[in-house]
Amino acid sequence: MYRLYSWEHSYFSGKVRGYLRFKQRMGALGPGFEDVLATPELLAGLLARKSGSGAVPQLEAPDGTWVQDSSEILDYCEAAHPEWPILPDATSRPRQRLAALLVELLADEWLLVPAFWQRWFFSENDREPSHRAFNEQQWGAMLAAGQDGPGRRAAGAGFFEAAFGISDTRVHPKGVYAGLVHLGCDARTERAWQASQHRVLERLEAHFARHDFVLGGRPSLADFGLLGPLYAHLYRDPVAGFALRTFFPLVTEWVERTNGEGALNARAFGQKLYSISPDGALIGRPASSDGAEWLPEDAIAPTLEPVVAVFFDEMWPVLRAARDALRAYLASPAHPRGGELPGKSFFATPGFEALQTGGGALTHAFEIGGVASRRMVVPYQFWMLRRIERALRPALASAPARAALERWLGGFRHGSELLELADFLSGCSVRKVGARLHSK
Ligand SMILES: N[C@@H](CCC(=O)N[C@@H](CS)C(=O)NCC(=O)O)C(=O)O
Repeated sequence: MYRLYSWEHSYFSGKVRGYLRFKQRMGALGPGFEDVLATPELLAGLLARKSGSGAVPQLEAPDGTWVQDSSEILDYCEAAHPEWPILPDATSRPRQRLAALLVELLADEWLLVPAFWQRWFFSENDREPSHRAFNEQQWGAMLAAGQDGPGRRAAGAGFFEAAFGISDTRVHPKGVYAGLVHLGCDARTERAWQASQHRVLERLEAHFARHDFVLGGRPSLADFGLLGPLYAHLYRDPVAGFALRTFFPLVTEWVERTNGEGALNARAFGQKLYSISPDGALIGRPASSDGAEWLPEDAIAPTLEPVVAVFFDEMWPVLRAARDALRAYLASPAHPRGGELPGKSFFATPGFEALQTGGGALTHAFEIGGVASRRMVVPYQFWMLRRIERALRPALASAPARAALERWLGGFRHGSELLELADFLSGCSVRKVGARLHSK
């Protein structure tokens, strides 16, 4: 069996778990998987030893191969189990393929900021409403698994104080709170980040009114990517979860459908709806929209375009500024060729704080909702962009697929820059070994 090491309350674990459940449900995951709660003992004694990082999720394949990182886990399993693929074909469905990859990137590395903020803002002292107790309990369930309820809650509370300085965090940001500041989310910009999240949710609500999944009637990489922000942070955490259920009922239903558990009404993929024949027999039919398929002829639903537009309007300018800073840093004498780079997405990587905070070489100016601010460069995003560039190569090498991409990308601000991704990335190639990133 595969072993997934994860936490229920973790952003990237939700993405991988939903994916593995889908493959397993379709009979396309070989021996199946066991979901293992990654307790501190396992994090220190196993995960960190295998990959160089205690971050979750991590996957152990039946042959002992170890895979760290949600995108790599999906890529690894897709290569090992090509049935029921989650990434559309490069030459026959280039637009859907690119849309899926861009939505994954937006979900992983842009929505991370407002979803991360939701969890911790509503856990601050004296915040009303507050989901601090829920988070103490769910973190404690991992930190002190096996202890009684009060013991688990106390473990969560103690950890929040020791690691995050939760009681005076607005004044002295520490741990996750410092991470939000490193990512450019503070008292000046937090409303603009929330507005960005709201825009995505409103657009998704309109989309899921017509389609069960991002690309039509069958899940893809885009759906599992979106489960990152949407499951643990925006659906499970109670303050955000109340708002999601109240204002975005169709997105809520999609979370249940894509997570594949507690989804009877939401209709998990593969589930059937039944009618009764005249002679009283049950007749099953697929329960999903769009004939349970991605839309035909590589179509992108008109309701999906505005979601992809958030990537181009908001995230792409930030990636461009980050690229300039990273390229300048890698070309400077301050960085030895092949040297290590920061690897974390939620906060400045320990040991790299001087570079990634203040006015460090790995920070850059950016703007959100008209507010000017500064944030850290996340080199991991350049590893992800290279992965997209690689996935697009066969499409760009085929004249009809390239023409289809050109037409589609022409409809987005700076969209055509995606056709030149290899040039965009020149001078900032990142190599990933386990959890560690290095320049090339
Ligand atoms: N890029 C990684 C990010 C993994 C990550 O940041 N995981 C978080 C939980 S969702 C974590 O374990 N953070 C603790 C740490 O980085 O030490 C992925 O896609 O798996």
